Amino acid sequence: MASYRFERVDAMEILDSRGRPTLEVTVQMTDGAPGRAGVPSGASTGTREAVELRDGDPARFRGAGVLGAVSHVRTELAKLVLGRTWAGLDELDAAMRELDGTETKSRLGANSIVGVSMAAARAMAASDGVALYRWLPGDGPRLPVPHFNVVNGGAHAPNRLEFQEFMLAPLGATTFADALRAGAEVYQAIRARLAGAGQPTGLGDEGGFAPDLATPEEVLEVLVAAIADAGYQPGRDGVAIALDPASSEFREAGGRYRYAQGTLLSTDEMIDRYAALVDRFPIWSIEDGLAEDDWDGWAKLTARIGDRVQLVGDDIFVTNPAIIATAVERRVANAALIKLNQVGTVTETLQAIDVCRKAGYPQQVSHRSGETTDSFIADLSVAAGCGQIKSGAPARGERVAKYNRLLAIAAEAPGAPFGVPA
Ligand code: 2PG
Ligand code: MG
Repeated sequence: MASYRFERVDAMEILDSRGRPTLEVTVQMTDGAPGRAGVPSGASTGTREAVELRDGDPARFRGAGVLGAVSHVRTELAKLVLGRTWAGLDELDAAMRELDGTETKSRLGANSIVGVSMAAARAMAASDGVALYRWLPGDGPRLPVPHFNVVNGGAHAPNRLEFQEFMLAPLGATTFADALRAGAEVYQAIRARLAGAGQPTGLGDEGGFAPDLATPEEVLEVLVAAIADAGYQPGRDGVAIALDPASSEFREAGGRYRYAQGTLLSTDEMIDRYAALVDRFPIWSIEDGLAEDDWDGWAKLTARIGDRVQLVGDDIFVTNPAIIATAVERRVANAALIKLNQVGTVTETLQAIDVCRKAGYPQQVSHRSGETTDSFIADLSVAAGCGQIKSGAPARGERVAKYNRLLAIAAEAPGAPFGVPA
């Protein structure tokens, strides 16, 4: 049986890609194996996510400092981790949950706990002499289809678009490297189109453009044209489109959704809009089309277009195995987004993936809008074998770190299949 012993656990406050503080956790095992993790952080967060601990001291980073979380890693969590020998990561993660003692990790902070969990996983893999993507359990190794967020709106950009993410999914590519090239070429074609139309080419938080457009239809027209400009076929045989409206963010009190600059739509009207968008554009996946508390609406949406498009639960599921299990029973969504820091340990993230797999819900591993150059999710997506990842635009260091790691894995594991499993 494996046994792991740590001799050092440390943390410091670093910056994420938005210039906000986050944690870097470093660990070392007694055999010298190192582990390091940069903790991601979201902007459009689900209300049931595990709790990210911030200092709230207005004198530092306008309250967003994480010195309290850093201190929890260096004291209580370090004492726990260093105090005994571990049979595996699941044992360590369970002990951290117990030490925290809350349902939502609000005492020690999900940011502290997930940082230790990720760094420990890396160190354990290193100690076993195995790459992380081979060490983590799952159906892999399989290279995922990247979902490139090329136009940003919502909470990720200061423009008028309510929809948060417009993504390119090169489903027709046959290798990860070809998919990456397609994403990068279309990204450049979008820039050329926007510049040609006198649009700003500044970027949002995830590296996508933030044009001054008002409606999803206008953006989708640009994307379809740019896909063709770059020499690809718009659609599932070439480059398809995925949306993350992140609609909890534009749901008004009273339950209506603010669509395209001002029209207030009921849930049924939103569903009609999605059906119309899917009729008109090569959309293959829609995440968070409805709000996290609109469960009846989600069931209707799933019944209406779930046979034609992937419907991904993010804010509504928050990578929580129990919530996903309930959703499966209620036929809500037909796929799940997977984010480590939403649930707060690697082990629970793997459990969420497992619940999905058993229910036949595809999984898409995801970054957060606030990222570091940590590429843990690249390895996780390959290990899970889920065949899908989203990590923002094919631009900006913290986004590209994940895609470049996937290139390295593809080179190292030339026999690994690519794409969404059939
Ligand atoms: C999302 C994410 C990542 P955030 O909604 O899917 O793209 O955004 O990290 O801001 O929650
Ligand atoms: Mg989302």
